[in-house]
Amino acid sequence: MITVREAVFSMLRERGMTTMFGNPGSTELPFLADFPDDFTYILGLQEAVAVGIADGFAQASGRPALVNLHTAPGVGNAMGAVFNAQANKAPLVVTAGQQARSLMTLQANLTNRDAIRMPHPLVKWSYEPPRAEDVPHALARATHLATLPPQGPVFVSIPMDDWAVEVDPETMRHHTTRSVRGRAVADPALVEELARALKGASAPVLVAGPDIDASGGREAAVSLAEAQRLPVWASPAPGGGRLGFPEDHPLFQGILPPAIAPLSETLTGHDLVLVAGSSVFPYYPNIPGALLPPGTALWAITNDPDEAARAPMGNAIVADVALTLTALAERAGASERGAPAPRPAPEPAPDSDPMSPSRAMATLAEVFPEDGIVVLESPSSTLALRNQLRLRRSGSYYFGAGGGLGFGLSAAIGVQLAQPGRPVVCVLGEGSVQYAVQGLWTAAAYRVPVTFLVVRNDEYAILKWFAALESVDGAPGLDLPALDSVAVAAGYGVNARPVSDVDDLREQLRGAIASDAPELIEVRVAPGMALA
Ligand SMILES: Cc1ncc(C[n+]2csc(CCOP(=O)(O)OP(=O)(O)O)c2C)c(N)n1
Repeated sequence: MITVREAVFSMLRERGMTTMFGNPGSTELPFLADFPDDFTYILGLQEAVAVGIADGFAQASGRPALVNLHTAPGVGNAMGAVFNAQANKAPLVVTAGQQARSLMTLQANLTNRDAIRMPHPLVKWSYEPPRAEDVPHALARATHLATLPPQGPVFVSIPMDDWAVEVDPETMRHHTTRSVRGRAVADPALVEELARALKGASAPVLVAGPDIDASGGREAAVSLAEAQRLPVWASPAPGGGRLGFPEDHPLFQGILPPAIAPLSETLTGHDLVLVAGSSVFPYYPNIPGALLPPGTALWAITNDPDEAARAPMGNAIVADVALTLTALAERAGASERGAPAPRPAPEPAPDSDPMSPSRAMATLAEVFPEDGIVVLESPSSTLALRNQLRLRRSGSYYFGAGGGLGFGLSAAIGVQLAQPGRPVVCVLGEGSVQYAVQGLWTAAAYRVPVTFLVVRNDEYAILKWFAALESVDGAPGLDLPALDSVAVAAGYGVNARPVSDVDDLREQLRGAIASDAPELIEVRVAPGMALA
């Protein structure tokens, strides 16, 4: 016989899930007992941070990640990060300890009284196994569900006395060694129909979404766009957690605006819009208008049935994005259409004191390494970064698609752990730092060499911009005077310094990116939103 604990660790080992993330309590200690040498436990000092690190790790490694939280309050703390993981389609197996079975009915301290209901509606599946013997099967099932498309977080609650229970090794082997995979190929008749529509269109356009990158479809997207001479727009920034197309490619036009009216205006002149790997569309804020220009048709390719069903217009094919783009490129062949004019090079950002956010992003672009990765959560400089720094390689950009702050700082640590050979630069607003600030300790303690570039403007700049858009005057709570990220970082053990001069910023960034320890640079910028 073997224990539940042994069966679960051997399943995790077999699936390559040997790095786990968590914040422990008494209800989790039996799981962590005699922690095997070939596993790594990454401690987050708050549960949202543990989940955010796991989110970045899962996305950047392409593998599911296990998170272990502390019963009800731990799950409660983690909910914002689980929301983000759902929006990012990150395959997370979130587990939480539970009171011993014999004490659950009388609701002893630490009982999660309705563990299954608690993480809804943010998870694909939520479960508490009826018997201890069912824990390995439940975790195997959870892992399959997290990784089947559309990927996303799942939840399993595990009573603390289950781990030592003995189970039959042969039954466990059956439960835990199955492979369950599913990249659906699109119906060839549908691909043919779309290929005909594309060939027959006079001015088609491609909208490239994050799931092109997640599905490994970048080359297929480039081949299709080049053969069909398609201008390419990135899906709107708020929902674009990854880059579906190289941003320095001559066919690349820029980022679609996220609100209904300007988005549809941007697509004017195109008779066919092909959206790949994005919802239609991650709209925000509410600027009503026509959904599409008159006479324009839309087709979407998505691996997510809900994304397909909830779109307000157009046709959709539900299948793996990379496989479908490859099949479509084969069917559509080459076109003689004229290629669109390339996107202009970024305007040089002029000098000013304090420097503009655009100047800070242009300086980052000057020193950014070819194989670098950006994790971005600096709301008022998002467009400036995407304009100044034109990222080309796949897996080079991660952004919290759900919009919940706290993703950036924590995910950057997970991305760096998953991609130790590539330098990670995490660009954060000083307000955004505070939603996952405890992650700085994890970066220091495990020596995860992320460069944190904190954009300091002493305010919630994006919210002031929204206030003007919404005609809101006199809203309180939009200024952040005296928030000293350098002092905070030092308290967590991260090397940190302020800069206010462009030459200094360039030198500090070079040094930080080359360093094998985490480094934080706080750059002083002018207040306000940067639009390019
Ligand atoms: C969890 C969470 N709470 C609150 C918000 C609302 N929010 C959006 S942007 C923002 C301000 C961010 O400030 P900062 O990081 O300094 O960036 P800036 O706007 O100055 O660029 C806030 C509070 C959010 N998106 N997520």
